[in-house]
Amino acid sequence: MPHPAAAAHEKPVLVLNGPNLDLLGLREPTVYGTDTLAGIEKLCHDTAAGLGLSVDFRQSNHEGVLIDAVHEARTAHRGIVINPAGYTHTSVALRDALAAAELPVIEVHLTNIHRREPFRHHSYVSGVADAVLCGTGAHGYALALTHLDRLTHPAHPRSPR
Ligand code: DHK
Repeated sequence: MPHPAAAAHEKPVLVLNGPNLDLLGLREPTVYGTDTLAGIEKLCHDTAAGLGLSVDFRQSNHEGVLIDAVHEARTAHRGIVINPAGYTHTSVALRDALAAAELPVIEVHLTNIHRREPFRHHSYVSGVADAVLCGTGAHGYALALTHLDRLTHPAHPRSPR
């Protein structure tokens, strides 16, 4: 029987992207930059490969689809990196799904949401995330994967929620 940590290590990390992130590169480039979602996906796969991990990279514009993916992650994934995009500021349901997942969760935003409009300052997700990265652009995804690897490594137990 494989060691539990080894079994967890074989599961991919779910990298979940919320609404409008499919338009990255075209969408308000002065705010979100010129990186495309395809470029961020490649960055995630490359970063994961360097850590000995794999990534299941997804994007949806639909809240229920994102919630279903989080439910799936309960058993199928090692942890979750999520950019909830606009749902960050609106979705109690997505927050509840993440809390129920009982997995490490890293919240990522390309922009520094605290330097933007006041309605972006509150995140429903942050209260159930192990860590939050914002304002680091696409690099935040690489940082999130690196931190998720640390959190799920036996020598680095995850921080208390
Ligand atoms: C992306 C969005 O689409 C916005 O709704 C959030 C986030 C910020 C980002 O910075 O990645 O407010």
